[in-house]
Amino acid sequence: MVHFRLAQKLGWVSATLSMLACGGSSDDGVGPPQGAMCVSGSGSVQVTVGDNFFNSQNESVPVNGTVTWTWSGVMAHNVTFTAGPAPLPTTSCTQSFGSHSVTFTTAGNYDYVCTLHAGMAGSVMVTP
Ligand SMILES: [Cu+2]
Repeated sequence: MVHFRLAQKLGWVSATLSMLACGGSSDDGVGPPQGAMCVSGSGSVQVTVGDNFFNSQNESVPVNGTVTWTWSGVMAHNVTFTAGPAPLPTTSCTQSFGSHSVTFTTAGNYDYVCTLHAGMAGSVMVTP
């Protein structure tokens, strides 16, 4: 099917452009979150970044737990924290694939959104 192959190519091009746009800042803005690089497996949670949703939207981890957002859709999204104990965690790139991890060292409730899509939001409860 010609149309199907074309759609596939367009999807690839779009993903590549997104990556280049993101890489322009040399990507060093996404540094390791404050300290704690060694985290026990029990404190790790995975969140899927789809086209236009986070799954699951509401997660909970203990202090020093890590949440990893993994992009699975075709469109570009970001993870931008809007509320929580200061300083707020690092914002991800606006990207259409790849992942972003945050290790939470302070207990509290964190809210985040994708700034590109209204209603695309989630939260992480960090328990003491
Ligand atoms: Cu989005």
